[in-house]
Amino acid sequence: MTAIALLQGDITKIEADAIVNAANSSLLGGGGVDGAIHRAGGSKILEECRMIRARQGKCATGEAVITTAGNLPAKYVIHTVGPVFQKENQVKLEALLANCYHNSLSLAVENQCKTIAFPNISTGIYRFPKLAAAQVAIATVQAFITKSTTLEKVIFVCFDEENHTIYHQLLKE
Ligand code: AR6
Repeated sequence: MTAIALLQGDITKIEADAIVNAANSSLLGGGGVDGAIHRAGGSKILEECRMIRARQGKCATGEAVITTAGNLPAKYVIHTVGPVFQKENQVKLEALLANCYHNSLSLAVENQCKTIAFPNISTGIYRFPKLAAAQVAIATVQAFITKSTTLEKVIFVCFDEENHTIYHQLLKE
């Protein structure tokens, strides 16, 4: 059985096999959690992102790629690109956000990861409503772990109090 855990804090400090980055399609870094991961992980991560860019071009929304975690305590960073929120397309964007979680989990399993930590993808600079994003994240992870047997733990790492409260409530239900 795969456990789901909830933490509040900085994902760069987490000792999981993989931590997930809320990247953008350039894969070349940015602000928010992306900036924090590249700053703490060092230049190795960016080097590998550049190689992936050279090989496959930009990363589409909902897709994921994997690199080393450089100087971080994690083994890998899985970079996924969340959707930018727009009210008129919420249903379609929720499906893309679900793809982020699903594709990240698949990549983790393909790379023999037993533990994976997620930030609250798209809920910062990309402005996704936090409750809707949390519902998508939890539902997608729960659906995945009922089918996959190799993952031991999925950790939701909330940076802000608001997300942490939302996840705490939803996971209790
Ligand atoms: N650890 C865990 N979560 C964090 C951390 C951290 N160190 N720092 C921020 N968060 P965001 P997005 C939370 O903006 O909305 C970047 O420029 C934050 O509180 O990082 O998917 C990329 O390059 C929020 O809940 O990502 C893209 O251009 C969550 O991480 C764009 O931002 C996501 O916020 C992606 O926007």
